[in-house]
Amino acid sequence: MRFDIVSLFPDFVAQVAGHGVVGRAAERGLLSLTGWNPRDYAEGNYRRVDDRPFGGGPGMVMLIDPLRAALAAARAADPAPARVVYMSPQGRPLDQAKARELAALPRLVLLCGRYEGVDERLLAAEVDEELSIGDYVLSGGELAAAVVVDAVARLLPGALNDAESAAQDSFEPPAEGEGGLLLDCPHYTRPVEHELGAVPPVLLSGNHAGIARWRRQQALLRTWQRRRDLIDPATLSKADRRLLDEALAEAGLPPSAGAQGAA
Ligand code: 9WO
Repeated sequence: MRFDIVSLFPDFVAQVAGHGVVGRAAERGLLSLTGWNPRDYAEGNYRRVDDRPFGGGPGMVMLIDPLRAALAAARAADPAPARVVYMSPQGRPLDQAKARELAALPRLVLLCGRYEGVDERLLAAEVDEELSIGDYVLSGGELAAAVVVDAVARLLPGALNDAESAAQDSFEPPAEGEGGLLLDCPHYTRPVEHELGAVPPVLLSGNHAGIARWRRQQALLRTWQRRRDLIDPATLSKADRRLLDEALAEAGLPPSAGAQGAA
């Protein structure tokens, strides 16, 4: 998969996204990441990329033409059709289903704004979708773009090694079509006995079915307690419903039935 980053700081995205799983995937040739700096496409001695906002107010707005030229250069670098995504808090929230959708594309162009943002006409003409990574304001779209690259790259076939893939398999979407995910179960390593507590005995039992059941149950319980918005009890499998309700009963909590998305 080909990633192109249009940004005043394209190296920043490549640095952040170039470590660990993503860096290894790039070394394996599963993805490439190319930066395009609108400053390199700006005209004049000053190479301006921004100007004052019409209507007044603080800050600067990114000019249409340098961005458009950088985007055109990125598009022209490869004949495959490019999805162009603008990173902004006004975008649709990124989730695992969107990451999967993007991972199926041949290429992705991530447009990163700075200052107060980008001239709306450039966005209307060139951008296919706006994506947000959460309800907060950053100093620019670059960190958000690095998040998208990371979330998408690890879904590319061959990006994860066997151990990493196996870990992911146990957190398949909770139900058909929901596209959601369960929160992770707790993890423990040595020592078995520590001043801060003991490791849950089931993890030391060697009973692999029992361990898988406990982990699934913990994942369901944590998701129910911390992120109820990720679980619809009606769409859980019977087995998951039973696991969850058993855990809730053990914790002295009411069963999942009846609760309809309450906090
Ligand atoms: C800055 C600012 C300063 C004073 C008054 C209003 C202001 N708004 C902004 C602003 O929204 N700047 C953005 C910075 C312009 C577009 C790129 N920037 C950005 C992207 N910040 N946060 C994101 C982002 C992207 C994706 N998901 C979450 C946040």
